[in-house]
Amino acid sequence: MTSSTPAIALSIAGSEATGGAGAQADLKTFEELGTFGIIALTCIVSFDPKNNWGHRFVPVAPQVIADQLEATQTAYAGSLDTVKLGMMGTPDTIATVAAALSNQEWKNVVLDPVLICKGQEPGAALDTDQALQAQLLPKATFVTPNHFEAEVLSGIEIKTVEDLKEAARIIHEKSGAAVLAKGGVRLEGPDAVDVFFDGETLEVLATPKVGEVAVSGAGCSLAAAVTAELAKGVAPLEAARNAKAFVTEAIKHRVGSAAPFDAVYQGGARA
Ligand code: PXL
Repeated sequence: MTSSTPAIALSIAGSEATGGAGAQADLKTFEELGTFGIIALTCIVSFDPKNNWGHRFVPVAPQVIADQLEATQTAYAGSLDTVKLGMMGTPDTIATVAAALSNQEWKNVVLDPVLICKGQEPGAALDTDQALQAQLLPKATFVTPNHFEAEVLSGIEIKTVEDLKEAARIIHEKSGAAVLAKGGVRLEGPDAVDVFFDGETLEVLATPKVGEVAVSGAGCSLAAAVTAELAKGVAPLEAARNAKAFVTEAIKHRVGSAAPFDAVYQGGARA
């Protein structure tokens, strides 16, 4: 590899057709941050404008997911050591992805623990949550739960920054991973507060809220930005700080549409 060869960043994630979240957000973020982005698709989500913009969810067949990962892992054997895990959607997908991850060593496995998608049956979602916690959480080196996911993974209610710190500690204990627990707009106060904890360093990352409404793709882009930074060799805490600054600009430059939520613009930092 020459010094001008970009670091490779793989995302295993779902497509979200309006381009705000999911694989599209990951790929745009990877490229903005100077890495060579690759996607293996797990599912296709199409919002339904006739049904309150609910999620229509179609999983990719497990064999097709395995095929994509075989192609990628074989093509970049020796230079691919960083992966982001986004929306999985089904227990079968999780088992397939876990098996493919086991085929090689990884430096960085960033898990964005996307727990429920509105289009899924609650029963299926519970199975998916359990499979994710049993099969993917132990492989993670860095986890990025949002407020809801941090409550589920830690088992505690999160109302304050102190609660968020406690949740980050519990999730670190469970996973061994560095944790970036996101308060976002869910915690009261003028700042969007996230908590980083890696077992040694606990740091509160706070930036003034850009608004009080969540913007589509912020979570995906944050985890993708962490992934890109780690792929380039940046240390975890610095990766978290850089990712937050990147997403803050992406939220400031968000794109409106006929959908009831704006989408982040990953080119914001350049705009
Ligand atoms: O933001 C979570 C998310 C991740 N991945 C896909 C999605 C969504 C939310 O809509 O559709 C594919």
